[in-house]
Amino acid sequence: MRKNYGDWPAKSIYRRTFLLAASAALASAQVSRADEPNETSLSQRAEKKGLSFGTQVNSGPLFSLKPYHDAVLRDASMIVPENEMKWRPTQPTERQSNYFNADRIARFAEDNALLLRGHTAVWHQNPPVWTKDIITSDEGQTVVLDHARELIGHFRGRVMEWDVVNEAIAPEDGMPDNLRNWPPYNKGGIDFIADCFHAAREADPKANLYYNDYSVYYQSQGRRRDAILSFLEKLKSRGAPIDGFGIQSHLIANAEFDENVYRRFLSQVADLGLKIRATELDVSDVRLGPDIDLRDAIVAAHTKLYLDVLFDEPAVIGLVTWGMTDRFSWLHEGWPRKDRLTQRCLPLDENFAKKPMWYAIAEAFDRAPSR
Ligand code: 9MR
Repeated sequence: MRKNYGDWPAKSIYRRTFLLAASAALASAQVSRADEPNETSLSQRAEKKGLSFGTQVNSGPLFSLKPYHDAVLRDASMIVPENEMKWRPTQPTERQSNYFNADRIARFAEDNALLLRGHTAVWHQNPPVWTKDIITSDEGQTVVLDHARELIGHFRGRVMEWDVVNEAIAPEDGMPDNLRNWPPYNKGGIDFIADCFHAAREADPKANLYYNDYSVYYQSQGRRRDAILSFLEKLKSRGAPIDGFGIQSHLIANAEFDENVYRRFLSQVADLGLKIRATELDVSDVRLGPDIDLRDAIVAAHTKLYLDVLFDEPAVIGLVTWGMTDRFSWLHEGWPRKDRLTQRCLPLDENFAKKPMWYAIAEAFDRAPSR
């Protein structure tokens, strides 16, 4: 199913930005670097600056494909399950939980001394089929809260950070406070979302609690930036125990990025006393032609542009990519290229070799001010 990223920037290519980025990117890509086996990993580069690097993992390949498993262990010090902790897979039948795959990932994190992010307790997109009528009834808020308590309680003490609520803001829906048009939000408003954070705090007092959302990076996304800022302010002023804002960072190579606008947004979030983590970085190449070197160079240049601004903000504590390798990305299904070529959206290629994007991340960590 195609995900609705409603207000991603319009499709026109910003020609001047494009040409500048492309020539700068090609120049840097020409210094092609051999894969050095002992090269410092992304998490080591991050940790030198007091930051952290993590990646999303999928239990399928993680436990069956050695090069994928090894790539995760080589670069990441934090993991987040792609789908395994979501409501639908963890409670496929009414009030009966199945944490088999999520538990395997949690054990993998512990066995390898990796930090674990939890994703996600409350999300309009993922309730199991059996909740369909309940969600719209008077019990809707209760069933969501019960689920959040049960899920977060199951992993009590093992998850460092939870995306308690995911993607609750949708200005285009025209609802009060810009909340998404979803029955539990329609009925309970921001107070209900504050209750979700209270439930999460009770279920695991040590976990850091995040609100996670997308599309706040580009020029055209001002309405979402304003809506999210005012939402975070209201949550804080109602005393919700929220520790951080997760900025998904599903980027688009060549979309127009104004660093001053983004800097200001990050500092406004920081002024609310919130930590910031980029939680789902990938860079779609849907707007680029088929040439692989050019695509890799422009994706890397875009990554650099974005991360340099992100890491300049002292409230930012780390980066998580939404996958490690182009072999596995939601973008292939969720936002396919017209020519059906595999998107080159992640740090490693389909055969797990480092791409210019890997180096762009590594070098952005190297340039980042120390925390
Ligand atoms: O990558 C995930 C994909 O495999 C799932 O089908 C989809 C629906 O559960 O979710 C994708 O991950 C999303 C994440 O949970 C929230 N932010 C957007 C991500 C990409 O759609």
